[in-house]
Amino acid sequence: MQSPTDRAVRAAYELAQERYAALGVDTEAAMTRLAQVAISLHCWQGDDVGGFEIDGGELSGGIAATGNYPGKARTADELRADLDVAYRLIPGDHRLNLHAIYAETGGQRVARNQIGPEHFAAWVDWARANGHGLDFNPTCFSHPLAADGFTLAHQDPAVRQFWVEHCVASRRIGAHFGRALGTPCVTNIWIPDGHKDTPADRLAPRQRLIESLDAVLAEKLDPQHNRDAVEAKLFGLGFESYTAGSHEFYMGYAISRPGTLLCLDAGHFHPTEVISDKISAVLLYVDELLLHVSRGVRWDSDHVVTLTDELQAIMQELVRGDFLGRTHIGLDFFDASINRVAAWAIGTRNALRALLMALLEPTALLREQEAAGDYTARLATLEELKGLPFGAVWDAYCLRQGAPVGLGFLGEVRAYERDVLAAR
Ligand code: RNT
Ligand code: ZN
Repeated sequence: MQSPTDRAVRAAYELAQERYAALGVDTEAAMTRLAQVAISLHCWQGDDVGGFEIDGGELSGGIAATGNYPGKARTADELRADLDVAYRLIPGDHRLNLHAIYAETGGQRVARNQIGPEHFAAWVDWARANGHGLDFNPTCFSHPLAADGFTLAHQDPAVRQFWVEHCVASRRIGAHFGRALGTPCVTNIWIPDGHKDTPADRLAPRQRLIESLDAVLAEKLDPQHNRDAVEAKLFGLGFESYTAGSHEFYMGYAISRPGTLLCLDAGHFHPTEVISDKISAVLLYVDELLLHVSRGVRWDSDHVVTLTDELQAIMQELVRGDFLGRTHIGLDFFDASINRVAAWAIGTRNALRALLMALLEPTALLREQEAAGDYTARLATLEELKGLPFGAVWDAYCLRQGAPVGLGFLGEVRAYERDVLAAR
């Protein structure tokens, strides 16, 4: 498989630049803007959401990684090595999103409510050395105290307290990341709490969840260091009938607790419901959003991100609404049936490709057409855009950023698989 030559990429770009210029679109400005967007890669794609706790248990909480592709990271060092390869395959500078179960405790058993920044020292050193900002998540699943399906909304105050303490510890770790790296950490709370079958009481778990969240967020932290997000979900595996932390619940919560970010995961809604239409609505009420860019397929909400219409619609909304400055873009998928480094590369490159396509839109022209009531021209323009040579601009962007062009990234994944992953 041969990548196009640099000369071919440049020649194609010049023609593309001309085509876009005819519509009033500045391809150089689009690439400059794209380079400013840092996407938060989720560490958990690298080891099927396993983590490195001593006696770390089975993945639970209504999420599942299926497949047994060889070569998954077994240690934090292996995971960082895999991530180093992934970042080289993705143009631009990007962040890393960590979960609490990725703590490095030097062989010691450390309870989740006892974790601290010291358990993430190697992650911070690595992030600093490589220019990655860090984001964080408490891990409220895969644990004996989450085994009955409830954590922050548990009816037992002692169990609730344990998870409150875990989330408090997580926020402090987040603030430490932000302080150490000079870029705010988004600490995102997602809990699985819910019922497989029809509950008799939908209210009480939600009342308890409010109380727990208020306790978690009671300590004021500098938003320059840590920002808190809450993530809703419609259902999970084994939580089909009721989830305490639903969209309405968290939207109300985030709006009523100023400074709290709302996290929209693209795979957490009804199959025909999309988050692209929610962005402009919720940003009227909350200051900032966290996105978990993901792809739902039937029962699963976490397939590798592909260049779907919805992915494009999400990015169009961020650009058209000028929301990039108020939106933290994270990824959330875990596929254990394909090469895990390739999964990161494919999903992240797609998110960036969709963002570039959005940046290459003649937004002002589309707005004029719409304002003039000329919906014929709006439709014609939108459809024409789908055939414009955005791929040539993307290739030029990859070339300039020193990332592989075209399928070149696959060759690098294969070489790493042969030299490193195959030996695991
Ligand atoms: C689960 C949520 C959550 C997790 C990660 C591992 O449905 O999407 O974001 O995927 O925390
Ligand atoms: Zn998510």
